[in-house]
Amino acid sequence: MASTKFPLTVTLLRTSARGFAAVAASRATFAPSDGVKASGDYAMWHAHYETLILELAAAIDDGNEEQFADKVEWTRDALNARGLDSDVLKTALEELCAVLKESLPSQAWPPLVSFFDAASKRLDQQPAPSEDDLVGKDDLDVLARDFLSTLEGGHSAKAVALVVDAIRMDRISTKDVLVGVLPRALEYIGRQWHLGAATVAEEHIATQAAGRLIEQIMLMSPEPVANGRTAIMTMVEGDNHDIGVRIVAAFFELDGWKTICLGANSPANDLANITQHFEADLVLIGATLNTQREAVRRSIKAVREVCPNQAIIVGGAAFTNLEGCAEDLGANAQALNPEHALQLGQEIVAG
Ligand code: B12
Repeated sequence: MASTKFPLTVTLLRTSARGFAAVAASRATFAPSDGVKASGDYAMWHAHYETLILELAAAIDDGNEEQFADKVEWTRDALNARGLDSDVLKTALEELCAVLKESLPSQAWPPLVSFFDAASKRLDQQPAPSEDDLVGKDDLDVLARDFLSTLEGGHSAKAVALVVDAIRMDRISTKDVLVGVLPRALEYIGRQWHLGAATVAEEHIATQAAGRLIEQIMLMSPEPVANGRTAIMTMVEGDNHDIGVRIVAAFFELDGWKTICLGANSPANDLANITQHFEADLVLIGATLNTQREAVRRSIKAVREVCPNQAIIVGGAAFTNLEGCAEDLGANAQALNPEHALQLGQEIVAG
C-alpha cells in the first residue's frame, strides 16, 4: 500500500474532498442531470460524495482499482436497500467524475480514469444475492444467532448470560467467543444494517451487549500471572469502533500484560503522551475503514517523535487483505487478528 505513484492526485483528493463533494452534491441536487434528481437531498449526496472521494484517494494510494469498485458497490447496495434505483448511483458517479476532471489540474487527472472505469463496470454487474449467513453451520453460529435473537427481545442481560453459561459449561472456549461468536454476531448486524434490515439502535444494542460480555469474560477468567510488560492499544483518531480493540486487549490481559486499552478514537498526540508516560513495551493501533489508514501513519509518527524506538503493531479491518503495509506506515508489524497480535507482541518484546 501507499508510497503512491500519484502523490499529487492523492493529496488533492484528500485535502479538497469536502469541497469537491460540495460541488458534485450541489449539481446533483440543484442542477441535476436526469436520474440523480429527486433522489435524496444535498446533505445525503455531500456525505456520499465525500466518502467516495476519500475512498478513491485510499484506493489510488494502494494502487487498487477493485478496492474503489468495492466501495461503489457497497454504496449502490446501501442505496438500493433504501429504495434508490441502481441507475441513480451510476449517474451520480458520472457527475463526480466530471467534477473531478474539471477541478483537478491536468496532470492529476489521468490516474483516476482506470478507477472510474472499474467502478462503472462493477455497477453494470447485477448485485450478488445476499449471503444466507448465520445459518447455524457450527456451534459458534448457533450461539451468535441465539445471542442476537435474545437481544431482539430486549433481553441484554439474558443474552450475555447465555454465552457466559456456555463458557462455564465448557460448551465453548473463551477464545472462541472472542474471535468467533462476537465478531460473527456483529458482522451479521453490520450486514443487516447495510441492507436496511437493522437500525442503528439495533446495532447499538448489540454493541453494548458485546462490551458487557467482554467485561464479564474478563471478570470470570482466572487472574493471569503478570509478565512485567505493558501494552497500550487504541483505535486510531476518527475511528469510533472499539469492540475489536477491546478483544485484542483481552488477549493481552489474559496473557499477563499490564494492558491499557484506550478504546476508540484516540488523538495522535495523546496516544504519544500516554505511551511515554507508561513507558509502554508495545503500542497497538487499529483502524476499521480504508480511509483511516493515513491517520494510523500520523499516530505512528507522533508516537515516534517522543519514543523513537517504540515497538508498534497495526491491525484491524482496514488492513484486511493488505500485506506488507507495516513498514510503509512506520510500524514494526501488522497483525492479522488478536492472537497474531499477541504472538507478534511476544516476539517483538523478547527481541
Ligand atoms: C458496531 C458498528 C459501528 C458502531 C461502533 C460502536 C462501537 N462502540 O464500536 C458505530 C455506530 C459507531 C459505527 C459507525 C460507523 N460504521 Co460501523 N460497524 C459496526 C459493526 C456492525 C460492528 C463492528 C464490530 O465491532 N465488529 C466486530 C469486531 C470484533 O470486528 P473488527 O472490528 O473487525 O475487529 C476484529 C479485527 O478487525 C481485529 N481488530 C480490530 N481492531 C484491531 C486493533 C488492533 C490493534 C489489532 C491488532 C486488531 C484489531 O480484531 C477483531 C477480532 O477479530 C460493523 C460490521 C462489521 N463487519 O464489523 C460495522 C462497519 C464496520 N461499519 C461500517 C460503516 C460504513 C460505518 C460508518 C461509516 C457508518 C456511517 N455512515 O456513519 C461509521 C464510521 C464511524 C467512524 N468514523 O469510525 C461498515 C464499514 C464498511 C467499509 N469497510 O467501508 C461496516 C463493515 C458495516 C457494513 N457491513 O457495511 N459502526
